[in-house]
Amino acid sequence: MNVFLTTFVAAGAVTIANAFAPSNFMSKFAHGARFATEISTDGVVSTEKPTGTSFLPEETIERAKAGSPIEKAKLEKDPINAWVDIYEYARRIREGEMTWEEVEKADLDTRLKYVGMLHRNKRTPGKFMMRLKVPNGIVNSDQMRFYADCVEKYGDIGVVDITTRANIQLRGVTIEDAPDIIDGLHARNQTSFQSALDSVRNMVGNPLAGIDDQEMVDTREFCNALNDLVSLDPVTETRGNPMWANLPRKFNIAISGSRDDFAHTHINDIGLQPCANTETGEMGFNVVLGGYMSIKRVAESIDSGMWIKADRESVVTLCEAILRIFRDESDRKDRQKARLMWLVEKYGVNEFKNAVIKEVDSYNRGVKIYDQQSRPTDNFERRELLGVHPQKQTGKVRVGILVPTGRLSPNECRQLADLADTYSKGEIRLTVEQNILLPNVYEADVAELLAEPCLNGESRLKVNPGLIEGNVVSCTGAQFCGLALIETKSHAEELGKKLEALVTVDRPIRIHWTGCPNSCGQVQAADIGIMGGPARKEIDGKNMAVPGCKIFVGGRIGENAHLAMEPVKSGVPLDDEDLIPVLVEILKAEFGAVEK
Ligand code: SRM
Ligand code: SF4
Repeated sequence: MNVFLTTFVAAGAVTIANAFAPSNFMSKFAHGARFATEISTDGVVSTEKPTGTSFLPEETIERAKAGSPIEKAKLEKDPINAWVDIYEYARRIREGEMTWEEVEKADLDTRLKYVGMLHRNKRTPGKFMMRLKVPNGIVNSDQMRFYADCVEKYGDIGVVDITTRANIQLRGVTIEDAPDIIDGLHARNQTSFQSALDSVRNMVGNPLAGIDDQEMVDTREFCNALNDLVSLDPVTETRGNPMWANLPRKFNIAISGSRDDFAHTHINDIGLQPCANTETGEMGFNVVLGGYMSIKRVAESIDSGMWIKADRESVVTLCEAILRIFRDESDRKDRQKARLMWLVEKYGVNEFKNAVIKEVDSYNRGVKIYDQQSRPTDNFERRELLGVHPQKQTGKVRVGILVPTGRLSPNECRQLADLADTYSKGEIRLTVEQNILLPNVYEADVAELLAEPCLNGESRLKVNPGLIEGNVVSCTGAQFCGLALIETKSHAEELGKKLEALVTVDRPIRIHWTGCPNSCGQVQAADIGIMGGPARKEIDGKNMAVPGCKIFVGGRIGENAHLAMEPVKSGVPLDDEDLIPVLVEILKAEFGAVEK
């Protein structure tokens, strides 16, 4: 059978949400889509299917035409069909008709990102990172084993990473293998489509959804509904939604389910913070906007003045309205200025709120935007995710397990899958701290779980790590990322253990590493943030350039979140002899650490 038809059918055969059916879309091709004839290969699939560009107003297309090279690449050949390309490239490479080097450059560098395939050209040419979408960070043991099976053949570079958006990335992937992996993901109700470049990124929710007595809103339904909104075609119900396929830039949404704000709403373009309506007591969300981190600018979210009810229609409609305005009106020329915060500032917060209300009203769905509600003020102590903790369900506990820097070998993936099958009915939850959590473990089974060999001895996976080594987060860094100024994950894991051995602290100290100022490792939100940067050092009497870092101190998460905007130190060499004394001093001075 023709490969396109097969994959088209396979891609459409299953729905995208993990636990919920796809949303019943009210707005099938709202916002004036123009239809175009697409995909006609071997005379098999020829359909009137809109592209990402079909949804853009003329004015936006004109700005895109004069926009950045990426805008031009998107206009030239719409990336919504990159999945078709990758199946064709894979077939031709497998059949010896071409090599990966012959893939069109704009596909390699840009368009294939829409399928979640990011070429690691600088570090491992010909090998890709495949980024998935894992709404609310929930996976199962079958998926975990599948990840292991996919990457194992790639040897040392065949690893699985848990990301700072509670997501999964597979490493070492080749173009010729991609279709089988994509089909395998789709068969397991997951996808890699629209996970990178100018897409709405992984929906971050509450890792304790449904199992926590302090929960205010169960975020799972909302994460799944929003995931459907952005990556499920509402007409064909195939994966990939053209309506949101030509955004001006990446877009992050996080939904918090409790006052802990485990989702980090303050560093997302849209953050939904649970809060009861002060008049009616009804549960809903205050909407915060514009949080982001980048080389050019780091911004904390600001209050939008809006509150919505915690129902599916309100959440989806609000996000759809903001996305529509963002898609059509944001900057298309300067990618550094194309994040939501710049657009909100251009409008002014009140005017932006009015524009959102007008947009929501125009959909005629009966959704109302209310004024922002007062946040709770009584004392609240943010909880921990690692370790064994009670659940709202009597007799059951959640068990948080450290995965150092989120990096998992195929063997470790299988160990976690086995643990999940034995203790948590196959369910595994990912956290933005790049760790995992087993929900619904019977109290009676905890002793047996804690004694499992894969959580003890030399194993990297731990339930009760030290307060420093257990709270290390790290971006990808130079092993795979071409933008990195330094290697991060290996340093981060080692240094966490070394500091643990040197000092005693009385609370978790969150040390985050990031290889460059893009801050994927969110250093500004950390207690101590280490960002790759230049440094110099005397070596054999010569002043040499060496790998170094800037150090940020004092970021806060949770209800009183705060970003540390400026580094307290710069140009610190990464060598233990230089970095460790500086960090020990900071730990003593700022966090009450005592040297052992
Ligand atoms: Fe990121 C670009 C990795 C979370 C801000 N990020 C990249 C690229 C794609 C650059 C590249 O092509 O190599 C990195 C891929 C490296 C690789 O091989 O893994 C990359 N970002 C990551 C991940 C994997 C870090 C991690 O180890 O966990 C995270 C994947 C999240 C996901 O599952 O989707 C990741 N990136 C973040 C975050 C944190 C967050 O979302 O909470 C941020 C800051 C928040 C934000 O976006 O505002 C972040 N990444 C960036 C930026 C700066 C964005 C900007 O507006 O300029 C870039 C550069 C860009 O987009 O041009 C970037
Ligand atoms: Fe790469 Fe920089 Fe992001 Fe680290 S912070 S993953 S080095 S882009």
